[in-house]
Amino acid sequence: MHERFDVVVIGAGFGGLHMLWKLRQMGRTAVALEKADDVGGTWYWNRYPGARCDVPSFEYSVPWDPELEQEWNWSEKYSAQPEILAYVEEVAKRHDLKRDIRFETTVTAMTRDETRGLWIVETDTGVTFEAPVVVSAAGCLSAPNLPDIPGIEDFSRPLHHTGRWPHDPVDFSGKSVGVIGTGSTGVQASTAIAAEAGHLYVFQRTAQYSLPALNRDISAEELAEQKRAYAELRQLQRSSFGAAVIDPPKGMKAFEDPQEERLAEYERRWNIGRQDLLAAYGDISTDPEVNAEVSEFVRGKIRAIVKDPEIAEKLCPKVNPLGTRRIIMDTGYFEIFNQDNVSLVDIREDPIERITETGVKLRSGQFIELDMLVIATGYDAVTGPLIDMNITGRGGRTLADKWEHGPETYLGLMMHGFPNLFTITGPQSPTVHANVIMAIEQHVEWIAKCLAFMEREQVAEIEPARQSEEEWKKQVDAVGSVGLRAKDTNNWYTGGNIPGKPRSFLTWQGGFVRYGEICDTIANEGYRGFELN
Ligand code: N01
Repeated sequence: MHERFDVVVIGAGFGGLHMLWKLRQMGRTAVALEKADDVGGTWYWNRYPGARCDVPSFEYSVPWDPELEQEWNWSEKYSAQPEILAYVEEVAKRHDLKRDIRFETTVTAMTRDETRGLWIVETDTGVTFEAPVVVSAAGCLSAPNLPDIPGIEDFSRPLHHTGRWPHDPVDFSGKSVGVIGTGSTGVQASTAIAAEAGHLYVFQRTAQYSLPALNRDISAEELAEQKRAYAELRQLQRSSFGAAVIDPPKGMKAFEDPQEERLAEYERRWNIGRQDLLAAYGDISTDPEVNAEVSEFVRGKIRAIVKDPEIAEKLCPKVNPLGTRRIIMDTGYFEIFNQDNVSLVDIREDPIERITETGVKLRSGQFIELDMLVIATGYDAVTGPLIDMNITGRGGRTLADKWEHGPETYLGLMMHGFPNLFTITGPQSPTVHANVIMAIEQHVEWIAKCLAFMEREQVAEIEPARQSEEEWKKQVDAVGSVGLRAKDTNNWYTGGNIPGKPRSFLTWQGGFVRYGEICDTIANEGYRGFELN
């Protein structure tokens, strides 16, 4: 069975919903294909205990529905997953978006029919969708990474990846639970599970920097004040480096201030409960000595929280400088290691040899019996969800082949050889280096403007010139190479978290505003660097 639309959108998370809404405003026929049985994307799948946004609620809400801003009452400074999912549901409901979404529909292949100028999108339901234009809003952290630990398939008791968490409640009470992974997800999950489990074993390969979220309820006065100030907030977000509200640096060079003042500034920012510490001075992410001082400040905090000095030392991050990986925001993570029912297992010192039917065996011979294993090992980020769709462009070339050595895109929005295929928060665009909701808005608006231009100028196909991709990669590499982050490549920003994945800068790190300006300039110059047919 074939169905034909002006545009096929892939995904029904924040990105897919925004694109669908925008296309309706433009009078285009569109359908969104969604793997899950409901809307929400990340917030649909990540139902693990403790899942919570690390961006303040007011900033993490859709800017394209000012009425909803006034009607929706966020309850906490940082919203938990159920509240965000309810919010996404409300967005879909009030705009009647679900009628154009096909749920439980996974894209199995997508091929450009060059003769007819169409994308042929095959799905696991047997229905094939055809459209001249496809917009992928498949997300950048949606392809779970199952670690290749020997024996993992032998574990005969419940095993859950945090990104594919069951819908039925998971009971931890009295159970021996292992959590593998200590990134943003593992930290959130472990903190919540520690409150319930008989015993929790946290398997840590790399200690991470985590700042206190200082989450709290939002008062009625604060809610009213925020509703009044939403327009200013959006303006601030749209004009800031990461589309986020952060105190500006106290100075551009930390060591121009006396030590006492610097430490007081770190302390003040630690107590804000946002990511402000990273921006205390303009050179924290570029000057190793300054960074070392702030990193040590965080280690001092960990040592002060964790009572057992040996465990505290293991929890102190030393492998990478502060800020080279996504900073974690926690709600009492380090405190759980003061509980009798929590053990830290340092698998850098004593690696996992294999997983057995009933637990984890370490290289030292120690065996830890587990009733349940929680896998918090992250994602095949940014490129994974796109490659998984088996996309074939012009001349029969697959995207997997094109990206054999890393992503090649123009602006992180389109690829040469794949006409009329747009990617929302795609590789080499800001993705999580900006508030994702704002990054989505910028992409949706750019794509909408491009589609309107194509209609006006009777352009049937748009794709970047090959040379434009090469030039964009140089720019992505140039901004990515500035500072300390470039020296830490063992994480998902570069593909270093997936064995065998080619390493390259998967994201644009030059700032949200600058990125938007580049995209707009190129559009305003008649889509410079694109081939129009
Ligand atoms: O994944 P990660 P995540 N054996 O890749 C470990 C966003 N997010 O799901 O550091 C043992 O960061 C790995 O160890 P190491 C946010 O952008 C946002 O936690 O590689 N361990 C690491 O500890 C974040 O950056 C929110 O040595 C293995 C962990 O698994 C992104 O999602 C909440 C291993 C993976 O950490 C991903 O975070 C949650 C192995 N074979 C997530 N392989 C918000 O609040 C990996 N690890 C919005």
